[in-house]
Amino acid sequence: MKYALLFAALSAGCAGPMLAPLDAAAPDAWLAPDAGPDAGPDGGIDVTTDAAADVAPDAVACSGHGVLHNDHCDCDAGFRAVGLTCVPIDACPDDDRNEPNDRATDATGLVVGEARAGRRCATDVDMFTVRASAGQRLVVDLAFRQAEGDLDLALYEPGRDPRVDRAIARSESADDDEQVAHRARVDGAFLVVVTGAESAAQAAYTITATLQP
Ligand SMILES: [Ca+2]
Ligand SMILES: [Ca+2]
Repeated sequence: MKYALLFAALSAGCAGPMLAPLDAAAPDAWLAPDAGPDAGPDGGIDVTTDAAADVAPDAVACSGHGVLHNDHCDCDAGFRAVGLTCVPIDACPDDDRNEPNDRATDATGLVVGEARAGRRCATDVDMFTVRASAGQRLVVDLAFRQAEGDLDLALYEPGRDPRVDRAIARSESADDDEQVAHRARVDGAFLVVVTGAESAAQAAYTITATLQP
């Protein structure tokens, strides 16, 4: 009876002051310890995952064959950019029909009205000449498939140097084929230059020059 009363007294006396702080502290008391120990490992995993997610694209970007610059890759020689990767450029044998024709002095002569087959390889430039007389309208058509490679076309007046002079006509579309047209103001051999929209572009093509009165 004595102990029962003492227990009752202690329970009654301690319940208020002891439970109140526990109840009040319960949310923090229970969450804090759990959050603490768990937060470490979980937080570490999350941080590691987030960090990996941030690092992974950089680590695999450009496939180890180029340098990532914000939203594009500058790929090493022999590779071309596809999104944020660098893939090997397809083999492209020299075009024996027209090469070498990388310089104006080595340009391949075109016969007016005759289609000539060619192939532009990565980093290549293909130059052709076609003679026209003042007053004639010179038209050059470059036929190719954009899906194979994005080629562009430029035309220079006789005696011009494509390294320093401006073209008198350019065709730089983003779909199949290109065409330039110009009414000649002088007689002579006009220079036609086939390039890629980007250095890695390569594609087979047919080039045809025609003259109109
Ligand atoms: Ca060439
Ligand atoms: Ca083009």
